[in-house]
Amino acid sequence: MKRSTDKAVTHVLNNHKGGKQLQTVWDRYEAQQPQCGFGELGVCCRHCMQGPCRIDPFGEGPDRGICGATADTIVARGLARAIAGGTASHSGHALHVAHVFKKILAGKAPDYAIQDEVKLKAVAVRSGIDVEGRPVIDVARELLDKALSEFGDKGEPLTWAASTLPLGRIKVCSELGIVPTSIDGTIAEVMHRTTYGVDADPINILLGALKCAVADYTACHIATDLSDILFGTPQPVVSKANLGVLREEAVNIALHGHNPLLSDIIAQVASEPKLIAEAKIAGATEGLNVVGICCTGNEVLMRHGIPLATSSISQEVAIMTGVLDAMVVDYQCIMPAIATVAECFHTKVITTMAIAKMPGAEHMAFNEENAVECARAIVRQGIERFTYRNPDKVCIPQESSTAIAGFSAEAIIGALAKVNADDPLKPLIDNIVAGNIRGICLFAGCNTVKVPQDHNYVEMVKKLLAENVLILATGCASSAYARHGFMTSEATKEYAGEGLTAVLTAIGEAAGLGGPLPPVLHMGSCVDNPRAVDVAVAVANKLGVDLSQLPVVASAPEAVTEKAVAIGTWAVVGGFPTHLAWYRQCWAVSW
Ligand code: BF8
Ligand code: SF4
Repeated sequence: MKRSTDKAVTHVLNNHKGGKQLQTVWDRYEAQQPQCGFGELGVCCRHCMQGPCRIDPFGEGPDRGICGATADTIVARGLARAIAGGTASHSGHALHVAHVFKKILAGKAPDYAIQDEVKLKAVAVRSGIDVEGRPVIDVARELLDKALSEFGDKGEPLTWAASTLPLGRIKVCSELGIVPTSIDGTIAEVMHRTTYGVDADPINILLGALKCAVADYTACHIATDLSDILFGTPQPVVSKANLGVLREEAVNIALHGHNPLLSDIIAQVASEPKLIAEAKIAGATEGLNVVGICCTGNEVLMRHGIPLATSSISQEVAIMTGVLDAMVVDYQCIMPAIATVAECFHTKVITTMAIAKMPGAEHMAFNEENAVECARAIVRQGIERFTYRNPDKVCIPQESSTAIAGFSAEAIIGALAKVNADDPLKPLIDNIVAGNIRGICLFAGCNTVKVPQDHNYVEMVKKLLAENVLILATGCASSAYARHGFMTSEATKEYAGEGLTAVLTAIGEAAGLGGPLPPVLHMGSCVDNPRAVDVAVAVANKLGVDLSQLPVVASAPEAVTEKAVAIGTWAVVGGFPTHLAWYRQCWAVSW
């Protein structure tokens, strides 16, 4: 099977100098064939030590597990636990930002600061906090307390969900009994009800899973809001994407993972003249070149214009270029295989988080109380590693595309305000009503080894754009579109239908881009998916309708992780017809 539709990735896979013993995710996938059919269908259970139990999907063998669980119960429990796993990841991410926020307000993390007071006040007002005449620090403290209370036993609906979703959705959630009152409590509840001998009613289990997905939405929204307050709300920025952004004459350092707490500081120190001079003394005539991978790459692309090297499925391929001097990781979507691939090259893999270490990698604990010094030490490891580079192993592909990123909800509304300052949403709504924009599709999620990388994204988007559907993208979906050149004005001219082209041209020219807006708007990382909801909610509230009545859909056509399952599930709760491709099956669901 073809491995990737990305020419840069394909070039490196075919021409790398890592040796024949080098294995990638695609080799390991082939070695796993045939994969277990019971597992693919989700009808295997090992929730207790009497198992594993398997249900025969052909009706010829057991139709119940040893405890009597049916296939429906087993599948529902497995899905619920996947959603709980994804929610735990987003909860951990959001709580980490909140804890650092707390240190900042206590004066214990001097390298961070509140960079976006406008966003702070906007989130505070939305959360019911009085801001008039109050010092910023007081507002920040009250907002932080509110955020932290969402994780524990709050005993009332979560503020971030209740204050950002429209009434119609809140009513649906209330009627179904899926209003969470604690992020972490809801995760624990799913783990409880899916353990041996608790909830056996598949519908009831799935309702618990939906409640957990609402908790996931809440955690994602908190992570986005607090990150914007600390690092700035993204605005449109022009950069590059794909492996061609790596440079032979520079020290190349890849930031990989998810949380901007680490990557934003490294992005900042990498422009320090002293460190650049050290890189040049080491022989890198072009100094330092920091690039991003996965969602942390999206974070620093959106806020700093740092080029995006590649996405999750091709993370090993970045090392196989032979010019990556350090790969610095925090947590989530980091394959343990990168340390093994790095053995074939000079690349140093550096783990930084206590909960995410890796055999074969060097661990450099990142301490937010001393963030800049930690970041400098990490960058110096990259500089030192550069001196071990083997010129015979260099294999940098040519490909890189221009990518306009940074479309936060605020940036989109800001661009629309250039067309109609008094009523920014009017141009969007008018064009939807007139049929110039036939709908909006949010693409989210990963790249899976089970289809050629990016194939589903590219084929689907070409058809949707031709049908005048505006595209929003996050996570590895946004990486796919950035690498394939869909985030440029030229892409609008090439792929968008007549009506959509006219709208994007009018907005782009009014916003001073000198051409159309890109047809695919990069809205950030996976935790940033609520940015898309914020835009949809603003439109729904203005029209006085529910989200389910808008022509907005969501798709994760190459999903991999439990996080993608959690996000896809809250998109369903949000009323968006949602497509999630998983284990070679496609589920299309709506509420
Ligand atoms: O959170 S899209 S592979 S990198 S899970 Fe991971 Fe999937 Fe990529 Fe970001 Ni999201
Ligand atoms: Fe089997 Fe039931 Fe135990 Fe699952 S919980 S492994 S179905 S006995």
